[in-house]
Amino acid sequence: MLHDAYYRQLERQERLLNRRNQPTDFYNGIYTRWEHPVLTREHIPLAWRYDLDPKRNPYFMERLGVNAVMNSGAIELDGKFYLVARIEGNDRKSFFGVAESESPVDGFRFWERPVELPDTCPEETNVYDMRLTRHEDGWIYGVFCSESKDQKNPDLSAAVAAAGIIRTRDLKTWERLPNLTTLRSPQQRNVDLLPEFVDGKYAFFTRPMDDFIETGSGGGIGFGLCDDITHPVIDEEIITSPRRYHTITEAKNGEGAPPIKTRRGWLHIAHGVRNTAAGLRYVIYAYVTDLKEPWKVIAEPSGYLIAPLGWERVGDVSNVVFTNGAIARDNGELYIYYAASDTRMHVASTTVDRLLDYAFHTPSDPLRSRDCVAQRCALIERNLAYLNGLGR
Ligand code: M1P
Repeated sequence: MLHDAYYRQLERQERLLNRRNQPTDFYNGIYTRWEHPVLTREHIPLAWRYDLDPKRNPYFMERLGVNAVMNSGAIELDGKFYLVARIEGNDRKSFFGVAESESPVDGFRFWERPVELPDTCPEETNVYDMRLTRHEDGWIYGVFCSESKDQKNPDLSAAVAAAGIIRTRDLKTWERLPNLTTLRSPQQRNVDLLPEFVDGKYAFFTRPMDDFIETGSGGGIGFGLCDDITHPVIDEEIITSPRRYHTITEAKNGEGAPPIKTRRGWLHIAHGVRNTAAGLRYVIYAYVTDLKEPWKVIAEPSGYLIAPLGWERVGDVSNVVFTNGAIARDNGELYIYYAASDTRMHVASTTVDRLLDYAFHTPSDPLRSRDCVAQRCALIERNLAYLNGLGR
């Protein structure tokens, strides 16, 4: 016999899981924002949170609460959509869970059990933010942040971030490989694996950092090659998308979804961070790199693609949008999954063609107010001339 409260919670959850999503009236011509989050902590199966046996849990209390569901890797397999979500328990530790749907915008349900990563790093305390890459070698790789206490620093919040690597063929059985070693950067987070070899080597987009929070001398998003993914070592990292003064990437930046191959180049959907009096502000931006030389930026629209809007601005870490997963379908549709304020998962939809138009035709940032206003005045003049030509 189950507790009455169980049936009430189950019914409530079923309503949420069966709720259809719909586009909002937000418009910028670049993408569509969808009304409902695709994953929240309310999507977590009851059996992961409650002890269902009334003898052991007469009050039907949450025994292991979930605080947030966020930063999810994404992939389409055999026509179904999968999010490998970062699930953060009330105890602050994150783990991964696979949610599946027939639709890219709603209906995501977690599998019966969370992912149990092979435990190969005894010092590892926390894992989060998996990026999924379907590689041409035949494996699906998950690259995630593996975090440990910095034993050399007595400060209790001092930590070390490294890129953990696992691989699978079905999202069910995972093989763990050694963490990525970057010989010239003491810390790494937001690392992505490119789906194709470059010069016969595995190609990673990295984010060299001196420290757990501050990137320090790390100049932006890096690129490096590794010979053997089963002993992954990168020697040199070159900066591809640099941080710049008084831009959306001034404080730091990092790769998001693994780069998407398009006819015009590798499309990157990344995040940029700036500092404000109210703390850090995270936005999502896009850029394109060369197909043959993926470290070379060939389109760099100015400013952000997605910034926190309305209720997206509020959550555990407010004023943050963050992506580490997108699905580009064979029919050209593109779904960008992004977390709002480290709390819940949203989706924006567009097409690869539309984002390429955005990337190649949005002017790049001239870096000074004077030049930005000149850029805008040039647009206005062209528009006035065009309207005049139409006789308006
Ligand atoms: O809290 C915002 C984000 O902070 C980190 O990103 P970055 O390494 O660029 O600072 C990540 O830990 C991410 O998980 C988090 O959403």
